[in-house]
Amino acid sequence: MTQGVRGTRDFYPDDMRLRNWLFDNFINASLLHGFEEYDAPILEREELYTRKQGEEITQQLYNFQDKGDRKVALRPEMTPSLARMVMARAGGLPMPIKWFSIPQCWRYERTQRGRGREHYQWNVDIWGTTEISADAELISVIVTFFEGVGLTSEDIVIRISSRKVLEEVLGSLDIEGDAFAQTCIIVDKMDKLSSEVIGEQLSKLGHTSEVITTIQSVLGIKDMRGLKKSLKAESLAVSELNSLFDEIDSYGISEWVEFDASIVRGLAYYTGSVFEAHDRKGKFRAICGGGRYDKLISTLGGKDLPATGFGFGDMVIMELLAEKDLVPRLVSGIDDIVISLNPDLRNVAVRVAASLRDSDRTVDLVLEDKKMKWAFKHAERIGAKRLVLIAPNEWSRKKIKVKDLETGEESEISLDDI
Ligand code: 4JM
Repeated sequence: MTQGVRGTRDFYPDDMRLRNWLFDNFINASLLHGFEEYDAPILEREELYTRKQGEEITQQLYNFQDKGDRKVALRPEMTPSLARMVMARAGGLPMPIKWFSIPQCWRYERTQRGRGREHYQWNVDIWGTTEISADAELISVIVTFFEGVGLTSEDIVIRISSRKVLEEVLGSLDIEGDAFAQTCIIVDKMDKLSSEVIGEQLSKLGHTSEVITTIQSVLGIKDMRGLKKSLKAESLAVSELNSLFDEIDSYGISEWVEFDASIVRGLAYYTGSVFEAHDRKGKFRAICGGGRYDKLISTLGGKDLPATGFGFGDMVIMELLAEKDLVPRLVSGIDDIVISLNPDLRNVAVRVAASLRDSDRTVDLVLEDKKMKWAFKHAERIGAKRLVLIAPNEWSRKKIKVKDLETGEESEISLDDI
């Protein structure tokens, strides 16, 4: 009976303090850039996620039929819900939209490996503009978050490319549309699977060995000079990426980013810029990822609107922060512990606690008869600032004893001055 659902986590108060600290940093970075929070139901109609391509995210859908035989799914990602919300108000929303959310997202893997089935994923999106400045703004949001939690550009690199790089190369070989999207999904797994398996999957898609070699050589490009040499002079990929890196330079955050053609992302809907943040040592999976998805709405049966955004999970970042010793040691945030040292004075303690709370101090009122020794231990454990004692001796003179636990200073005050 103590076991929860497989792959789910409980958040005890110690965990919840940390989670809230992390979310506060997500929220701060978002609000500083003028984004507004939104939310959507965790449960969606399954068809919102039925896409043709063999994406991991749709293969691992946590879906089931409800009591009315409706096919539903716990959302594996937020973007389709966001697209649904934007579509439902198309025309009624002033553009561009800059929204963020921290949804819990779910997966159900067929291959059992004791892996998590839920996580929280900070989502930040801009809808309604094709401007590259929107993509640069997202990079700035991410950097602001990293700085907020104490990470530097020596710890982190944000690798950036564009789907248009591979699209231009494969387009000249008449590989377009669905075949292109599927190629991206396979290529995204390059750092997880062997080059043989990747080669096999690409040839199963119908690619010749020459095409596969071309793909591999393009994805090996790690700087803009090399890219410029490999693509046509009038390449849109090159000019958009140049603009993006220029904009990022204007923010003064160039040391956080680099071009890397191997970044394509594993979601079918990306159409332009794509990016991932990694720890520079390469110990962890991608910390976050995103990009431009200007054609998502038409795949859902609506009229397209340009959009760009990213998702940022709560797990890899906490592993990285632990490794860097950047996980804060948080305490409860209690100002005062109020305790009566005599059962007859409990009513006084209640009045004192109420009065302190009226003046906006957070108060932990001791609800049982406890000794001084217990109160000190308790105060230490929860990191309270003051101990407020209602003791018979002092109360006989209508005084309350206050011990400042930071300075050790003791004082006596009257009820009116509390
Ligand atoms: C998880 C949930 C949803 C997705 C990936 C992972 N798409 S739980 C770690």
